[in-house]
Amino acid sequence: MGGLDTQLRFLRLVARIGLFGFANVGKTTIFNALAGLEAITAAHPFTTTEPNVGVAKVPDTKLDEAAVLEKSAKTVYATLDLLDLPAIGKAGEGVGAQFISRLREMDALAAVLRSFDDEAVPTDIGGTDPVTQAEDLLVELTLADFEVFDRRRDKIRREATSDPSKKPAADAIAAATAVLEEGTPLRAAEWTQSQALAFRDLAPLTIKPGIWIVNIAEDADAKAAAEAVKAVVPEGDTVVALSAKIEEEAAELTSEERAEMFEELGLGEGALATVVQAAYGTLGLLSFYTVGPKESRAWTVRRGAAAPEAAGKIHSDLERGFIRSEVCQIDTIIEAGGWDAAKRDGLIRLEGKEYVVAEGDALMVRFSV
Ligand SMILES: Nc1nc2c(ncn2[C@@H]2O[C@H](COP(=O)(O)OP(=O)(O)OP(=O)(O)O)[C@@H](O)[C@H]2O)c(=O)[nH]1
Ligand SMILES: [Mg+2]
Repeated sequence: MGGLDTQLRFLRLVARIGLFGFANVGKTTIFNALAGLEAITAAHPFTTTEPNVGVAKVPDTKLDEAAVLEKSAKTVYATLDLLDLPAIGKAGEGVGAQFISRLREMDALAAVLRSFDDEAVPTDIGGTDPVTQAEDLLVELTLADFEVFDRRRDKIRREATSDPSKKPAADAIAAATAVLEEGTPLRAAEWTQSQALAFRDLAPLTIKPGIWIVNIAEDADAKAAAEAVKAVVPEGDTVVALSAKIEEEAAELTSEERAEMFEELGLGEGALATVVQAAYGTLGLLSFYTVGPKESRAWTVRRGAAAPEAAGKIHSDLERGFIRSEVCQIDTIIEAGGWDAAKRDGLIRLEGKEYVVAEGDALMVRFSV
């Protein structure tokens, strides 16, 4: 989608994901499991007003394997910035201006939906039906965007009468306002690059990629829960059902113990890994690698970036003085038994400045400054 592409050009180094939702749905529990932190969780209807801020490691089994082969002294994972926001105002009350401004700063919005029953944990107005909560949250976000666009529409329409160069932007804003007025999130409609550009400084919430985390009971059917929510959210959004309780317990284990536990429960890498990886995909980012005895590391760059731009993530000198890069897919390196083995087998190729980095590339940059 055009809007997304435009946003990403202005994306900072690390993507920011905001966890939001009604009170007592498990936002902070999920935040803790993702960030490996210990923010305060409590079963009460009155929530704190300050967001928790943390960093989530992007789980990456390929990086783990490569680091073992290289006998790397250090393994550095890609990260996401996480914000655990205070509970959204009760449905119908609208959302607070301060709350909304925090959401606007995010690159993707992850709604937490409560689907577990627990008498000890009071339910907010959203109850324990994740479908209703998803619908309510979408209404709130769409309404918040509508208010901003509606105001801008009137202003820019007046400006366009004296300054015809503003006419295309005025038309784009008017079209978006009409879509929002229907109750449709902006990402559910098609926009051209120039239309999306006209929206950009309004930072619409409903154009941001959406992730929906259904917090289910430990023994609930994850697939059914996810499908019910998928049916009411915009196409292309990511829906993951998980038990925050299980993920919280898992976060306290070593990575081997955790892998064993998920294996036993049939949960693969764990639902949180899915959430973080989905966030990467949905933000149009990719991971590339540098591997070696000193350090094996995952780096993040936008999809479509050429090799010098990717090299610049490692160090600005590497971008300025970029000559060429040795390139090989990390899977190939793992199969060959490491970088040196891959090189001996002639599996590593040389690429120049025009080369567009692919997901999973490992790079060794040649540069001179
Ligand atoms: N039974 C059960 N309890 C949970 C689950 N997830 C969270 N809780 C409990 O629900 C209470 C609220 O969890 P939090 O993670 O603080 O919820 P929150 O959405 O951050 O709440 P506020 O920030 O207050 O809006 C805590 O007592 C948690 O232990 C779950 O999956 N199952
Ligand atoms: Mg909380």
